[in-house]
Amino acid sequence: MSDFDNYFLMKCENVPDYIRYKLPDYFSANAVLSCREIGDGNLNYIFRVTDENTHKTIIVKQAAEELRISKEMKISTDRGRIESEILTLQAKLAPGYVPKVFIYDSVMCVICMEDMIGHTMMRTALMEHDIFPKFAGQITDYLVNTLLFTSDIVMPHKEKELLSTRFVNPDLCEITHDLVYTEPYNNCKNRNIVSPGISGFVQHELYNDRSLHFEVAKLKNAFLTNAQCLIHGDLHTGSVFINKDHIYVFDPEFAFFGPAGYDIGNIIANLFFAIFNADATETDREKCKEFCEYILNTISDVTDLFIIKFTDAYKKNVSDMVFDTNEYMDHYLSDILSDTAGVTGLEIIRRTVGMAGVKDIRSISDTAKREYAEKCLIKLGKYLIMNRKDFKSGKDYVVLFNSIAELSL
Ligand code: SR1
Ligand code: MG
Repeated sequence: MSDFDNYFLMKCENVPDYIRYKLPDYFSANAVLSCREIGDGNLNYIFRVTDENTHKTIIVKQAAEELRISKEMKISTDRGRIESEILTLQAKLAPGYVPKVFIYDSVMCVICMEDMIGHTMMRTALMEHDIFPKFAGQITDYLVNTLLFTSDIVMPHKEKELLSTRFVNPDLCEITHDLVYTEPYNNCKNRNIVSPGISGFVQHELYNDRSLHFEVAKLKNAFLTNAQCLIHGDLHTGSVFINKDHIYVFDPEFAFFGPAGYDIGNIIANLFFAIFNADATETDREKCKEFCEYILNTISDVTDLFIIKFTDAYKKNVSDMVFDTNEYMDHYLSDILSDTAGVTGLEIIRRTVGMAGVKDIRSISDTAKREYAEKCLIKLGKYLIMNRKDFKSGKDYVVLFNSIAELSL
C-alpha cells in the first residue's frame, strides 16, 4: 500500500515523494529534491522536480478532471495515456523531436518525462521577437515523419486500423469541435471573448455570414470523418519548446486519427499571431521588420518544405500499390494543402474571438492596435477558409497577408 494507489490531485509537496516511489533510481537516495508547479496551459498541472545539488530535473505532468481554464469543463483523464502513447510512438518516427517518456501511471494519471532544459516555449520566445532560422526545416521533418508514416499511404492498413483504437479521444475532440468548428461562428454557448470595439464586425463577418458557415461545416465534417493519420491535434506555438538549434514538440493530448492539415494549419496560424504581436508591441522598429520578414519567410518555408519532403518520402515509402502513382500522390497532397489553409483560417479565427485566445494577441495593451490586429486576423482567416483550394505554395500565404495587413514598419 502506498499514498499513490488511489488518484488524487497532487500538490508540490507530494511530488518528490511520488518520484521517489515511482522512479526510485532517477535521483540518488540522498538527493535534496524541490518542486515547482510550472504549468500555464488550460488543462493540466506540470511539476518540475529538481535535485538541489546536481540540478538534475524531471517533469511530472498530472491530468485533472476539472480543466484549469474552467472548472465547469470536465474531461477524461485518459488523455494522459494517449499523450504518453503518442510520444512513445513519435520518438521512433521522429527521433529527437519529442521529450522522452519515463513512465505513465494510469492510477494517478501522471506522465513522468524528460525536462526540455535549454529550450523556451516557442510562443514566449516569439513574443520576445526572437528568430529561429532552423524552425521551418525542423517542424517539417516532424510533420512529415509523424503524419505520412501513420497514414494508409505508408502504414499497413490493418496496423493503422488497430492503432487507431488506441487513440479514440472523444472528450478532447469534442473540445475542438466546439471551440474551433462551432462557437466562433455563432457564440452558441456564450463563451466567445470579443473585444468590445469589434463586436459589430464579428457579428457581421462571422455570425451572419452563411456562405462562411457552409464552408466551416464542410471542414468540420472532414475533422469528424477523415481518419487520415495520427495527428498531434493541438500543434500551436505553446506546444513547441525551442532554442536556436533544436525543437521539441510536446503536449499531444488532443491526438487522434484526423486530417493531416489540422497540424500544419495550426502551426501556420500561430506564426501569423507572432507577426501581429510584433507589429503592435515591438519598440525597436528595425527588429520588428526583421522579425516580421522572418515569420513570413517561415510560413512560406513550412509550406514549401512540407511539400518537398512529403513528396520525396511518399515516393520512397508508399506501401500500397494502388496509391503508388504520381496522379494519386498529387491528389492526396493537394487535399492536405487545402485542409491546411482551411484549418489555418479556423485556428486564426477561434484564437481571435473564441474562449481560448492566445497571449500574442490578447496581451496587446493598446486597444486600437489590438482591434486592428483582430480585424486583420478575421479577414485573413475568412479568406483562407473560403479560398482554401487556392493555397498551393508558401508564397500564396505571403501574398494574402500583404494584401490584408498594413504593418507600421
Ligand atoms: C478547454 S481547453 C482550450 C484549448 O486549450 C488547448 O490547448 C486547446 O487548444 C483547447 O482548444
Ligand atoms: Mg496544450
